[in-house]
Amino acid sequence: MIRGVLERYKSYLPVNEKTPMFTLGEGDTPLVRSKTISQEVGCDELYFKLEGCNPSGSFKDRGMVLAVAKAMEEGGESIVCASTGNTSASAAAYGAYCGLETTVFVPKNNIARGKLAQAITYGARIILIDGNFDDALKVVRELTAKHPIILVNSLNPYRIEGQKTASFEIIEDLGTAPDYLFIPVGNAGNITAYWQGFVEARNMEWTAILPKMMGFQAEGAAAIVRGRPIAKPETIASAIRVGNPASWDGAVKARDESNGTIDSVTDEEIMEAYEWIARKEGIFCEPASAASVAGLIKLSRNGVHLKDSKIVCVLTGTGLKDPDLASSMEPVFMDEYPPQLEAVERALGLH
Ligand code: AN7
Repeated sequence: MIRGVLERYKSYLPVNEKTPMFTLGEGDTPLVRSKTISQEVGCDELYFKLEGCNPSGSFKDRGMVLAVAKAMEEGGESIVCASTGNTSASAAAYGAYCGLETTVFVPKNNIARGKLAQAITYGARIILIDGNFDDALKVVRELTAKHPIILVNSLNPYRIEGQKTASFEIIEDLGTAPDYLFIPVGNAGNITAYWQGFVEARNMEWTAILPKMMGFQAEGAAAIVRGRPIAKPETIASAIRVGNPASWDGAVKARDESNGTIDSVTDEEIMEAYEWIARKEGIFCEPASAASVAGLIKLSRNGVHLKDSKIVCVLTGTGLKDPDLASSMEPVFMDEYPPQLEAVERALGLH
């Protein structure tokens, strides 16, 4: 029986006897050892943290379960978020489980189809914003300042508290924190949460070392790298198409305190990593998730010595989230044939 994030980590989370304890099966995600990319980048010990194995298909569920549990504890009846897609799917799932009125604000033209399908099917109210994620976040902040509706974006501190549990799991699996943690950066909540988790774990003496935090933004949405907000962010990785990250300060703190870096990767680098992860490792993640591995490949190409380091790349969401992009990949082989042995033998070069 999976215990879920609340039960498993209750001693380390802001829960009390009044907090409802429930789970949709979030957390306890696999840490899978790399078979081929590790050789490509010259690192002996590379792992992928498969956050796409969470119940709604992304890491957001770790924080959402706590944010929604606290909303229930406080007698809330209504939750809202702005989202590039995954937060909306997660809020819709936990909102449905708890019988809350759930409203999600998403950019009209930039949400992956799987994520919208989830919000629709879980029964959330969906506001399509004629603007980008940053515009949507601004309006939900105004809305929740004025009305008794609970904001479940990562500005909600319970989201960060829940998400930090991923660091605890990595330490449990490796017996130590890794030397490097590679992670995509969008609104910057997750890198903030991982760093908080690692620091807390070190203070509890679960690990002697802390990882260098290696955050990667998409080049067309690299506000932190550039040092200023981007008015019109663009990237194929719609999940991280964010121009003004809400947790900017948290990301900078994680970078600076860990001697890490926040850098950018191009859409081409993201797509190369996306294909490698699928075709060399058998793992189907969404394009935003591939930004972590794209960052690792970039570093290795720049000649950084990684051989003796333990490295974890966080794969934040499942590839099924973005079926349109996946279907646009060049197939190794795809053609149409009649259901006849001879025809398919000829096609496959079998005589
Ligand atoms: C797959 O759902 O911001 O840096 O509104 O969906 O914590 O924002 C999603 C972000 C990485 C970036 N990978 O995490 C949203 C949203 C995936 C994501 C990120 C997101 P943050």
